[in-house]
Amino acid sequence: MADKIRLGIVGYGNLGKGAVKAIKETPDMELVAVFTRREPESLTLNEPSVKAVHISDAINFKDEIDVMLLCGGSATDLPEQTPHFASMFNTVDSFDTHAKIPEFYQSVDEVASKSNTTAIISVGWDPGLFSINRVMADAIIPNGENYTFWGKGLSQGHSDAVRRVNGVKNGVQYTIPSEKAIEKVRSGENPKLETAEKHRRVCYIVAEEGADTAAIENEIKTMPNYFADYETEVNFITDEELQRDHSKAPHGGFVIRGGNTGDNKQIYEFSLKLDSNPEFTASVLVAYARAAHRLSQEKQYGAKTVYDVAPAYISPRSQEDLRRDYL
Ligand code: API
Repeated sequence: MADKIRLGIVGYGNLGKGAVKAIKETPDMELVAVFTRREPESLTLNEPSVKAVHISDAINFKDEIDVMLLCGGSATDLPEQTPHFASMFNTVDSFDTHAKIPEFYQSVDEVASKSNTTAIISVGWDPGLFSINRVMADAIIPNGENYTFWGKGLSQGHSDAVRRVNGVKNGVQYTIPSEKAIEKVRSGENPKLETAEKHRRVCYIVAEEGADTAAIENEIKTMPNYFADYETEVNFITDEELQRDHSKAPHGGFVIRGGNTGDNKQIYEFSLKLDSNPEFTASVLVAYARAAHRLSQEKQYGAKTVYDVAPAYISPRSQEDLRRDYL
């Protein structure tokens, strides 16, 4: 077998931990090191061959790592970390603030093109696999309408965003889809639906001692891109309740397009049911790390999205095998 693709992980939260597990499932990749802002000694990796390293020492690993998986959050980590790491490494990240993807792409593309690295941005299931399906459905059934429904599930992006609010010690956010809206869409009527008609957002927050809970609630409810356009509920709970009732992170949802070809109705649907959102998202990142490595070997540098990556690039199987077994 060819040499294994050598990976690094930046950030050891839910996504980073999922990435450690996902890499173990691949025959052609190996994890070299996990980079953290915390004291490296404080990480319990349970992997003797994997180094825990301070994030500021990453530059010393330029020749030891083929692709860096960036497992930080979109709210504040990735806008800084992706351009920074793309100046030294091929990268894959899961930047998921949809409204800011165009400017994020620009800033990463500038650095990666100059540095001869390949940076695949906004990878995961949404953005990611759902994005691919939105484009496929739209290209195939031009006369129709796309809809995306999430949940019920725990959004890592929104949970990360609420945890960054002043006075919040810990917290999670559930995305709740409207059954009424789903029914309308499945009937093939192609209704006009406002953002707030499709989903509600429910937060469970552990506040710091003495924090102003009214201020926290207000800051969450008015947060642009994440909550301002939705009906949002904020509940305050204790640490124990959070651990007891909200430690699992299921998620999922579906992309659906209803449309017509001539007089015939056609429904395109792609759905996911996930027991662990971060472990699944990390698995998508790892598959796309294979693509980042291959693209960089072909000198296809710069920022890329899932739209630029052909499916064969993410597969460990050869083109021949793919044609024989999967086509
Ligand atoms: C939501 C979705 C979740 C997308 C999945 C992923 C995440 O509102 O629940 O943050 O968990 N936007 N990007």
